[in-house]
Amino acid sequence: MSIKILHTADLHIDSPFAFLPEEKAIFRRRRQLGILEEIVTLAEHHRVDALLICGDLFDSPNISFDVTSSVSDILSSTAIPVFIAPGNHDYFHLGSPYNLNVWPENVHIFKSSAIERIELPQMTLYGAGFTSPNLFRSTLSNFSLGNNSDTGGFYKPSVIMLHGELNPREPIYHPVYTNDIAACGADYLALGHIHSRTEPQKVGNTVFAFSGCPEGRGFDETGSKGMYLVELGRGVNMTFLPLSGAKYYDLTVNLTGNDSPAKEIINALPSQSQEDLFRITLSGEIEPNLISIEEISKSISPLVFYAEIINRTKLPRDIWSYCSEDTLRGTFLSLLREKMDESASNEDREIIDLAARYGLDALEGEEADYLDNF
Ligand SMILES: [Mn+2]
Repeated sequence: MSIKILHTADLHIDSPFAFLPEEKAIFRRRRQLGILEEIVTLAEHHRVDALLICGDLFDSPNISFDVTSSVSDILSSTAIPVFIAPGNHDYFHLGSPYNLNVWPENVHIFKSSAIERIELPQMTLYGAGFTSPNLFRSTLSNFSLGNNSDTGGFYKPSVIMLHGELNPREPIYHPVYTNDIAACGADYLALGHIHSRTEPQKVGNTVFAFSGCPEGRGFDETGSKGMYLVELGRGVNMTFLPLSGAKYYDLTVNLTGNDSPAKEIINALPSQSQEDLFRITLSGEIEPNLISIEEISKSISPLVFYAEIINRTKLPRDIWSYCSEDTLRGTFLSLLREKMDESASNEDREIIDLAARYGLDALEGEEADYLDNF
């Protein structure tokens, strides 16, 4: 007999997306509801026993009635029990969306920062939520599972869901300490707050993980996002389920020696990027008249949802004139100069010229962005 749960967190519904033009921000906010729909669809598909939303379902503690009812409508479209532990962004308070009379019967909200215990047919679930923007003390310290009710001889797993930080230096957003996890005795601890997913870890008898956010919201949240399907039976079995949300990319394109930047940039884009958001930093040495940000934007705009282009290119320079210097730079360049003089083909000479420019960037403390290509 095994039970299945879906573990997600940090949807941050109704985020402002302030870096986007208003109509694109509106589109992204609507798509956040689409991600929640996808989560519910997957919960149905995998026939899970519970859907756990470990905090920051909403981006702020005050959410409009319309958005709140859209979310409650989506969650009422399933009979699967849904559990919500409010986080630091959407902490429970009197004016909270969680205090509105819109939530369907299958949704349970943890309205206290003290751990509450819920007895379900297949498992015992424990959870706590934020009731203010900060939670300084650890709810897991001195926590014990207590006696399981009569399970009729069947194994009944225990699961805890929390929003918090793992072993923080300063306990501001609900500290969760590894030694408390090791002592808690639960089979699984579902965590929210950290937006990049962590691999499952085990301390004591407890497996724990952060699911990460189901969709990025900025260029510091790149890559594929999703949630965890957790099967509890003999041991804990975790599967990462990717979701179809927009992806964020933070790319650098080196334009040294290039005479058609737009083409080079298009080549750097992954295929099928119409839904995705890009920050593209142009680097390298190129004549300024070869770069028109307007033209580049025009040629990539049909291929992406949004792109911002940062021009960090520099004027081409005669780097070989530094060869005679009695410095590390001079030595580095004279060594390459020798190689260049020895090489027969133009191609080799071009590669050495590029190597010299990249090396020089590194020596001069520039970011070694060209390494991204390897
Ligand atoms: Mn948070």
